[in-house]
Amino acid sequence: YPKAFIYDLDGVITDTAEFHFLAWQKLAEEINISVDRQFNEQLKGINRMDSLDRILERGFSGRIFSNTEKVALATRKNEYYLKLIESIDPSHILPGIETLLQKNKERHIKIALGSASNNASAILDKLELTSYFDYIVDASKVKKGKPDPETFTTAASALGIAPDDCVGIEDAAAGIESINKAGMFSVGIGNAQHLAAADYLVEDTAKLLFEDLIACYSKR
Ligand code: G16
Ligand code: MG
Repeated sequence: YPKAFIYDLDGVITDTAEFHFLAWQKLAEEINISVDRQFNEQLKGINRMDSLDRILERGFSGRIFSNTEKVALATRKNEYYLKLIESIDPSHILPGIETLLQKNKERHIKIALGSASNNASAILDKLELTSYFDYIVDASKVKKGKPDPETFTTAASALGIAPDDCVGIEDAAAGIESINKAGMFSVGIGNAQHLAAADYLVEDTAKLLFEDLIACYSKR
């Protein structure tokens, strides 16, 4: 068995990925930039400031924005996002995830969060999942966001577990790249078009079964 599972939050444990999309789309519309679902794939797993940079580059390629302007825009997006997540409760846990967390516990596999979000701990609390987690990596714990491996390596070293004994679960291309660079077994949730680099891929969390995942991990 692996010794630790490191879970991404948005798009794996709960579908806040959709709320991030809606909040960015609203902000972008206000400054006349179009953000569609296709472009949004490039924002998944990317931290707040890096996401804003990608959006501004799309709309105003080459134009320089002051840090004050950027912070104001990012803060506005976060306000929209916070409104959207107000009503999150345990019914928003994606299918199969709590079962997977329980199987981890039964087999004494450590559990960590590897999220790029500043709002990660608040969301885990709303979902009533905090007590499952042995360690939480959020935006405050890392210097370099995904696709850099730091999010996942920080979790593994805090748990005292070698990367080779870790499984990382992600819905974003940047996140799979981050897990692979960390030297861990990568599990992708989503479609092969975006997540071709994953060691193990399922369409959605309902198809993420502990036994199947372990069978594939053992053959790696
Ligand atoms: C998430 C989302 C990203 C978001 C980032 C920062 O990461 O996937 O779209 O930009 O967090 O979130 P916040 O603005 O709340 O700090 P993850 O790693 O949980 O998928
Ligand atoms: Mg994600």
